[in-house]
Amino acid sequence: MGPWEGFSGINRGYVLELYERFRKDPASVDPASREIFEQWTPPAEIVPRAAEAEDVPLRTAVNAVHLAQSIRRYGHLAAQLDPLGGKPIGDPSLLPESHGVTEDDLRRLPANLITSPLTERAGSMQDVVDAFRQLYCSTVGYDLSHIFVPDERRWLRHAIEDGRFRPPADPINPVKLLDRLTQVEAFERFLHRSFPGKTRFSIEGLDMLVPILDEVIGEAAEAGIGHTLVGMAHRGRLNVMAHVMCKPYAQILAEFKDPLSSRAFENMAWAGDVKYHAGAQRAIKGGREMAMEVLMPPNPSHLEAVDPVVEGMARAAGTDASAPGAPRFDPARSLPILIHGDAAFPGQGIVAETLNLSRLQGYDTGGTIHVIVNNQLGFTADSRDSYSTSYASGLARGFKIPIVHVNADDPAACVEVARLAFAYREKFQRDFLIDLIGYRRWGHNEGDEPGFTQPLMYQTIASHPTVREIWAKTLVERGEIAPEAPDALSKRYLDDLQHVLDTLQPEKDLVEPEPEAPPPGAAARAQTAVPLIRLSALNDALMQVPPEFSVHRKLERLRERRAHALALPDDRGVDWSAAEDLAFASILADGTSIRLTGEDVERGTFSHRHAVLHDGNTGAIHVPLQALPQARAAFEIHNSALSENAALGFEYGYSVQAPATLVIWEAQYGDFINGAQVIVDEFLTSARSKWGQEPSLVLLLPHAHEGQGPDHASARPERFLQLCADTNMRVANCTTAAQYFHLLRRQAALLLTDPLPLVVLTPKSLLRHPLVASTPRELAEGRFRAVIDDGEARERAREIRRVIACTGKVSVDLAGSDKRAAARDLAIVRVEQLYPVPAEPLRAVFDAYEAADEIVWMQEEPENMGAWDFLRPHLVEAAGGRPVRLIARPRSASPAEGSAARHARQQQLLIDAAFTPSKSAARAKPGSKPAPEHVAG
Ligand SMILES: Cc1ncc(C[n+]2csc(CCOP(=O)(O)OP(=O)(O)O)c2C)c(N)n1
Repeated sequence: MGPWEGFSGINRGYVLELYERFRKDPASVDPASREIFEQWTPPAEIVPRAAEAEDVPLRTAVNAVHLAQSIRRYGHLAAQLDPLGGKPIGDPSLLPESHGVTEDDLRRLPANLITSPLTERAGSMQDVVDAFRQLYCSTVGYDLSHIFVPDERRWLRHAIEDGRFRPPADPINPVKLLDRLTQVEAFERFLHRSFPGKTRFSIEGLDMLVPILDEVIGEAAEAGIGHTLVGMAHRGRLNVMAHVMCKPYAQILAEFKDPLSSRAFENMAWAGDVKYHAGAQRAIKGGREMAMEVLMPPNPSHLEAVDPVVEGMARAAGTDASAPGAPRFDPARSLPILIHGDAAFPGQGIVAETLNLSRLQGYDTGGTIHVIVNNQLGFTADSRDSYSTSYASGLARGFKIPIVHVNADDPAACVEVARLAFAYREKFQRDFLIDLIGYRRWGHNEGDEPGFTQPLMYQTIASHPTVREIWAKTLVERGEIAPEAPDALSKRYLDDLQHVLDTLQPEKDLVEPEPEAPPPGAAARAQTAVPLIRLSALNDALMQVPPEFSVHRKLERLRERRAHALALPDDRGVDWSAAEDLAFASILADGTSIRLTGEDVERGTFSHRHAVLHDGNTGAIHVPLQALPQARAAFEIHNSALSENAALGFEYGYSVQAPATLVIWEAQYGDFINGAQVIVDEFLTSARSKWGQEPSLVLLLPHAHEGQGPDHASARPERFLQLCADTNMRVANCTTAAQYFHLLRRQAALLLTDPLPLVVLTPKSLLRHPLVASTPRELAEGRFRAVIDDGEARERAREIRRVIACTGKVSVDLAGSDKRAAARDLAIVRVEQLYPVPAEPLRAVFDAYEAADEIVWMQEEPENMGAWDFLRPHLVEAAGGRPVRLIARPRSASPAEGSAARHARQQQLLIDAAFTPSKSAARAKPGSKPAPEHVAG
């Protein structure tokens, strides 16, 4: 094989260039090349032709190759992508003169200088360049120069150039396409006419989105994919709902009528949401005799927030977690499709976070098909104000995602691009992005006047034909339909819609999800104790490692201790991480799969979990929970990317799609949960009341004031508590290993009967605190207790004058204080579950201390944070007329002090206040900011 045969395209150009240099001056090339060229007879079709035509030197051939390659690479810059006629920016590299060639030269050069299916039909390089221009500078812009993987690059180029997705190779039914576009347009026109000014976020200007989705979803069904998950924002959503998700027109029109259903009175926990946030579901008969489920989950206004949720759902839909070990993810089982706005895609950080998850082992969904519905505007903002990249899709380049821009007024091109997208995803299981460039026929919503801000654009739009009109005209001109057919079709669809409206019974046709009320008392009845004998067997199994596996020396010592943790039923041998490990093991043994993710969860932020062991000699890993002989379901654990918003959104989606799996997300520190506030507010806490979704995701949020500064102190419990209503979640702050064990097991037991998100404030320094460790018997007996009374104080209840109620670490601080023993008139009551508020147990405990004339709520958080504001009315109620006082850090703009010394002093003030009876409790030394004392009730 010579230096020619092994190369193609630009590389052949390089060989020619090198050979030309060699011919002129053999010394000008490197010795290795010289040696090859000395023995090489260049193929007849190249050099001889060029050499025969002495006036076309090899340099010119090289330049011609460069020109053709430039068109492949930069042709998109000259493509006519804007339906409104905006001029492409072009690029000098697309012109022959920039490469020092003329059309005359091109005509004399052979086509096979370039390797392409197109050259088979081309007589010369001029034909190649013409064909490339037609392909790469048309209404489709192939933006692929960032695809580095040779296989992918080659496949894409071939698929584009061999025309396999275009007629005649892959026919498009033109009349069917017109029919679809007519349906899409008629729906919008009808709503415009019937509900003038009502917001619907019309699809008009980007109508081709529906046929694109038809194509992708149709291909997915054919391919036997089980689930397609569609995430989409407001624009065009109603149209997609009606035509892609097949939501009945009657239901949509009933939502426009907005009747007050009787349920609105019956079920006050049902708040509902606006019509363009609703979700939908549909089954399609697919290939391989399987039905494919198409799901469009509901989403909030917060643009792009649904992206990771859809990805998590797709991951869950493609995962089989029914067998022990690691779960098996099969990308052929699910397909995520994300529809983005052209301002939102580059602007919202969650998009980048989500894209960054796409190729990670624990998050891969086998490739997402993205569509930017690009109307060249974001509300009133022009593109130049919305992104710094050349295209709205620029962000995707860094993730090596193929990007194809397509003019939304060219229906055939759009269909072809949709086919390419699906085929690429099928082949490589990677993301693909379609940048569908159109326009917005109306204002941001239908009540807006777009002429205020884009007067010229909207003058063009006013006289711009719709894509249906354009396609209809094409078909009439081609003689494929009669001239009167398009109008007749429109009229038919409009009449159909009118009939639905005329016969509408809004109250009956309005369909709202009916979330089942949880069975009363289910949580209290859950059996969570595990007999000692089973616990010991699980513990023994967890301590096994494969033969020859070398565990780190320090870990080995810890594990040896852990191996004996259950030896004595009444010894406090079970610390927090052992309790967690045993809870997980027993949950797996019960047949419930577990997925645990978060930053550094495998080891644990505080080096406490070590769920993944690393062999010190070979680097091999061992996951004891995946090797557990008793397990009857899969366990997976993944360190997440450094993300909160997308990482949490992903787990939310996973939890919704896999309700039988215990899905847990752990924050590095609870403080960072505010980076995921959108997911917390919009999905986790309100999805049930807005959309009837029933997530049961668990959040582990390390929380405690330990002198590590304002950003390693607080999981912001006040924020969660403020969001608590309608029994929408459980919030716990437990103080013993056994409590945590029972809490996790209770959550697993309730997954299918009483699903609710669970927020757990978890310890940091307390992870290894002896007062937090539990006895094996405490795991083997009993259950989670929402309130823990003070056992010792209870024995002398009549002597108790003050009851301090508190939650979390401060209760351990009090219990461990050297003043505790002397404070014989004090009871310390732990509130372990903050929501649902354990009102009854709290009242019962307070009542038991009849002689106490003072009830105190003590918290380590500043007065304006923590549980105080939320619990106060409940405490007052439970106190039965006795005053309720507060001991807390002073009100503060920041959760905690910035220095360990200031923390220690403030903490001491709190503890001192707790042991100092009555009002004087809070009086601090002059000059210091006192711990406040408040009386409520
Ligand atoms: C996170 C977020 N910020 C702001 C808004 C308000 N908003 C609604 S639509 C919109 C413009 C979106 O533009 P684009 O992404 O191009 O989508 P389009 O509406 O043009 O289809 C804005 C700013 C929002 N919904 N979500």
